[in-house]
Amino acid sequence: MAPRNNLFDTPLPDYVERDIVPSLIDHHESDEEDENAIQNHSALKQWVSTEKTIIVWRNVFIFILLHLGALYGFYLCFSAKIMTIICAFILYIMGGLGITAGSHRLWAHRSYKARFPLRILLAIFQTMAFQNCVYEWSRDHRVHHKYSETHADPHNANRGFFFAHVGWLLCRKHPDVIRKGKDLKMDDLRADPVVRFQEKFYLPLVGLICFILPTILPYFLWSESLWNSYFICGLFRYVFTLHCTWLVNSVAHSWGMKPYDRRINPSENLFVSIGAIGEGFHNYHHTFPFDYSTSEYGFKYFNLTTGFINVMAKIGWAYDLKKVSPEMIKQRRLRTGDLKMEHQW
Ligand code: ST9
Ligand code: ZN
Ligand code: ZN
Repeated sequence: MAPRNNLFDTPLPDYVERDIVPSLIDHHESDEEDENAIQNHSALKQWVSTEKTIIVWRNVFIFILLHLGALYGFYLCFSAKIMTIICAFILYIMGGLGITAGSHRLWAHRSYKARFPLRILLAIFQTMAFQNCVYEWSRDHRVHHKYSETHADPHNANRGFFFAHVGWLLCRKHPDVIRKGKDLKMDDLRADPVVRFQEKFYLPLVGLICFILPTILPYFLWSESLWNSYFICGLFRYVFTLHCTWLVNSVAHSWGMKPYDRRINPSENLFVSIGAIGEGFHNYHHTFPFDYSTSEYGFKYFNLTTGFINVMAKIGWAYDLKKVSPEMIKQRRLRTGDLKMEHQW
C-alpha cells in the first residue's frame, strides 16, 4: 500500500532514492568488482599514518566524572525503589531504540522509511541517548561503513580495542575522517526537518530529555528522591547505554563468527546483540548494510529493534522495509563466507 502523505510528511526529494540510497548499498554484484573493492580497501587499511594522536583532556575529565557518577548510581540501585530501576531499564530501551531504529537503521542506512510521527518519536529517543545529534551520528557512521578499519573510520578498530570502544571520543579525529566525511552525500538528512530541528536545539534538548526528565519523573510519579533518580535514571542509565553501543565498535569488530564475509573484522556476536538490542550481527550488517533487520533472522535472537520496526510497520508508521533475499544471502555466503561457521546459538 502506498504511504499516505499529509502536510507534515512531505516525501524526501527524488534524488534521495536515486543517488543517496544506492550509495549506501555497499554491495558488489560480480566477483571482479568485489575483488577490486577489497584490494583498494586493504591498501587503505595498510597505509601507516604519521599523524599524532591529540588527546582532548576536557573529554577525558568529563568521561571520568561521568563514570564515577554512573558507578555511584549503580551502587544506589540496591537501596532505590524498584519502580526507579524499572524506569531506568525502560529509558535504556527507549534511548537504545533511538540509536538502533533511529540514527542507525533509519537515518544512517535508510533501510526503511518512517512517517513523520515515528521520526519525531525516534528523534526524542535518540536525544535521550545523547550520542551526538542524528546528523553527526549518521555522518560518522556512513564514513565508518565506507572506510571501515582505515584511518578514515572514526573508530578504526585497527587502532586497538580501547580506541574503537571509547578512545576515539577522547582525541581529535584523524584528518582522513573529516576529509572523506565531507565527500559523503548527506543531503537526505539536510532535507529532513526533524533532523534539522534536533541539530539546531540539540544541547537544550539533551539537557531536558536525557537528564532532567529522567530525574523528575520518578520524583513526581512514585516519590523517589531526586538524588536517586538523577544518579540511576540519569547517569547510570546513560553510561550503560553508551557502553552497550560502544561494544558494537570494539567487541563486535574483534570477536565472533563470520558466516557472510570472512575477509572483514565485523563479526556475529550474540552477547553484544543482547545489550545492543539486536545490533551484534555485525558480519551480516557490514555485508548487507541496507537490510532493515541488520541480521539474516528477523526478530529472532533478541533482535528487539527489528520487533519494534515490525510493530511500527503494522500500524503504518514504518514502510518500505528492505530485506535481503535468502537466495542472495546463500550466494554471498558461498562466495565470501566462512562456511565452517554456521550460526551455533
Ligand atoms: C557517542 C557516539 O557515544 C557513539 C557512536 C557509536 C556508533 C556505533 C555504531 C555501531 C552500529 C549501531 C549499533 C547501535 C547499538 C545501540 C545499542 C543501544 C542499547 N565527516 O567533531 P569535531 C567536522 S557520543 C565530515 O570537533 P575534532 C565537523 O563538522 C557520546 N566532517 O572534531 C567540524 O567541522 P566545522 C557523547 C566531520 O576536533 C570539524 O570536523 N558525545 C566529520 O577532531 C571538527 O569536528 C561526546 O562525547 C565527519 N565524519 O574533535 C562528544 N567529523 O569545523 C564527543 C567531524 O566545519 N566528541 N567533522 O564545524 C567530541 O568531543 C569531538 O567530536 C572529538 C573530536 C573530540 C571526538
Ligand atoms: Zn551500520
Ligand atoms: Zn561496524
